[in-house]
Amino acid sequence: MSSHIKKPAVAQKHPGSAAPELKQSLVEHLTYVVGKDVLTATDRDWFFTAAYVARDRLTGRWMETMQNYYARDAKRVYYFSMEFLMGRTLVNNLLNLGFEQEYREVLAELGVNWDKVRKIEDDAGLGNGGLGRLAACFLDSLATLDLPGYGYGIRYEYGMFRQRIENGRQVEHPDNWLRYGNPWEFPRAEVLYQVKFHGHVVKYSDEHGVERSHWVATDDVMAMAYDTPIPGYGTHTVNNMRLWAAKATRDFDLRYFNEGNYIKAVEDKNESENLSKVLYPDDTTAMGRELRLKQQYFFVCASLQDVLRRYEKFHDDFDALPDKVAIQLNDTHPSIAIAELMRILVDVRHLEWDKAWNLTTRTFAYTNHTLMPEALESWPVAMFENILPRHLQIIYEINQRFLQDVMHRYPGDPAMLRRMSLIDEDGGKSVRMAHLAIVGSHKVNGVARIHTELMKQTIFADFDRFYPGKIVNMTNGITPRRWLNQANPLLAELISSRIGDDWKKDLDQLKRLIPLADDAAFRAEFAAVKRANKERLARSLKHQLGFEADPDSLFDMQIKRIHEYKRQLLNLLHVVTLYNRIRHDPDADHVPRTVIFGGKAAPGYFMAKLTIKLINDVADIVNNDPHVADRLKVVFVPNYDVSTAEELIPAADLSEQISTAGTEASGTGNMKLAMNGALTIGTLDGANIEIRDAVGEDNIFIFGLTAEDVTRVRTAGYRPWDYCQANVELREVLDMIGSGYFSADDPDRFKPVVDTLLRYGDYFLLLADYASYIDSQKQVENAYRDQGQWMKKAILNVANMGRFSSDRTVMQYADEIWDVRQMASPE
Ligand code: GL9
Repeated sequence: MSSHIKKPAVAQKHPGSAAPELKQSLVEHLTYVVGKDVLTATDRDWFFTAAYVARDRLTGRWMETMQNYYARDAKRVYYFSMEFLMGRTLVNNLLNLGFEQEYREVLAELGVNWDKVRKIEDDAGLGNGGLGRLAACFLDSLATLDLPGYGYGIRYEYGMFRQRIENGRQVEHPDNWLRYGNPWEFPRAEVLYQVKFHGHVVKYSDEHGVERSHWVATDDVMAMAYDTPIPGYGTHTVNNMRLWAAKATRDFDLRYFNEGNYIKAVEDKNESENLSKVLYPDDTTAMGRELRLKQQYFFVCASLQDVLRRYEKFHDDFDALPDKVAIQLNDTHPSIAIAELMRILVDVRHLEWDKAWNLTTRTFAYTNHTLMPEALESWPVAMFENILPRHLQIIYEINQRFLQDVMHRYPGDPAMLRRMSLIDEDGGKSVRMAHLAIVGSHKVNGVARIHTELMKQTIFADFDRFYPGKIVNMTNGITPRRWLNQANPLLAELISSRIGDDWKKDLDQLKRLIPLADDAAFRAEFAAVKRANKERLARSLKHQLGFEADPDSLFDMQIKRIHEYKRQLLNLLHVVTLYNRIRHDPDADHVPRTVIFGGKAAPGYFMAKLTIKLINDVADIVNNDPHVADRLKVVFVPNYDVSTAEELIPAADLSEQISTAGTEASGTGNMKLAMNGALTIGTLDGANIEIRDAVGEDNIFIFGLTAEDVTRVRTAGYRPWDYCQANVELREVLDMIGSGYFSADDPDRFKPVVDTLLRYGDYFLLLADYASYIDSQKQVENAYRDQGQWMKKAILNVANMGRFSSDRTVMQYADEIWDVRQMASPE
């Protein structure tokens, strides 16, 4: 770092944390906490040592932050989420504390390899993808903005499965992330709540003759808290994430122990502790499984008890609940909280229904993350009644009152009642959790402008008319601390060398790079950073996979969950098209490309898994074809997770955001890649539209049908065959895939792939977008040939990414939904 760069504010304020003190602290922790000496310590020992020392430096601030909220009876926001995709914590916490540099230096003096040590840490992979990572970015922003925000979720013993590729196919392995212990969490054996399931409801008259309900004869599980401190960047605020683990109740065993059946008793204990055992690896498709509903109620029930306990320290009635508590429901997953709060207020605290309902709706807000019908959770009434009998009654009551209001507003419209009901009466009856979430919240938000508009026009149109102004937009964002400062230290340094480092807390500062896009010296430095990141990735791919990537080639990345709507297959159609162009005209001047894929498929998703196999089979042929001579290469990077993303994203030239318009609610990988200087090739979908608006049409490659076009084409009757007939290159590509060019060992392997396109209607319109996509890729190539102009575009992407900071998003939630205020803790 050159001398004119400001050090992070925190580091300056702590001249006391000088290196000798740190060294002593590390050696002491190594000795007394880990039980090793410098001679015998392994990399893992050093990781735990470094983590414990960092944690010590957090805990004082953490307690001060909590005391400050308490002393001021602050309004808190509680982010209820089934998923928190945190990734690794060590470097993040050191950077947020302002200690990272110091650690590197001191550990180097102790002869420790920092890069190896930091990579020992297992990712906390407690999420599937975008939705879970968004929750993690929000926690970072809440703390950085000094907002009183708490994360509440589940401490899964097994997070997102680890993906291995065997014979080109995905194989799932358990993610035993807690095996060596988790140095960041504090188990709170005393913070224990009872969670009830099953049983039945008894009605009785209270002393005033009011009919009341009692939920009895339940099977109980205990929820035990584990707390993780969440430090903000460059502030003393350290917030809390509280995750719940299931524990058997202490009296679980009485029945069987008394009968002398020890084994049965212990089996039951296992069964109840299974509740928090494993994360469901399904993104976007709702699985109507009993254990999932139980997980949802389990964490919601414990969290609400905890929230109310905190509230009641200061208040002896519930009148002020919405002034002190805001609860954000991350998708419908925790929306049973609405019925649970009603149950507590009405059944347990004996509030009148109307009063309880008023408090409840003013407390909750709900974020919708997808329009896909198969993602909308709906639970069979019979299952629901078995697991949560009283909640079903409450939902019926909410529904009856709600439908009465609807009827008064729209008399004589039974179809409207049927559409808006919380109960789906078609087929087997089921509970529509999204409808419960909308009716029980004061605000409902989408996650990008187009997504919110489509919500209002399509799936929730009736609700938008009924509750004007309730549905609002909160475009997603990402934390620049992890996704730029931490993941891309070279670029972060370059930026800071020119504009200082205020951008880390105020990402709009990046605008000051705009004039530098025309500065040849800056462009050269920017290009050198990208080059270094590509070399770093190339080394890693060589080391991990034996794959040779040429850092001079265009690094073209599609990294995200494997899903038909995201259209990895369209990308492959382009890859095979390029392959054919090289074969047919080997002497032409082809721009060398390395096409990089990464992503997990839901274990039961046949098409997604077949797509992974196809990527690997295409890679095998293309990479080994001497005619190609390395001008085109394809690689599938296994086990795409937060840490892999941090390694891949800084090295990308091209960001593939090619979902069928109208299907990707927002996307957040699109933001991460653009923030790291990759140009986007994408459809007008999700946040791509807002990225285009921010960076300008000249600095992005937009192709394909718009969401409106998609609706039009589908209603007019889409005929994929016509597109195939009209395009020779497309026909050749489909023939090759369908006839076994890439699978000579099993020529029919990829027939289902071609069949979805040609026989089963190509629902995601790949063939309709093919020509436009190929064309756009040609423009990418031409642009890439002029490296000066390319770097200019890349710099302008970085410079215009300010609005995609999750700080902006979270401030918007704070102002427009939560009404919580920034509250720095005293230093
Ligand atoms: C998602 C949407 O599909 C994304 O477009 C969006 O960016 C994120 C965050 O709002 O939410 N909804 C969803 O269910 N997933 C998303 O990524 N899926 C996963 O998290 C795997």
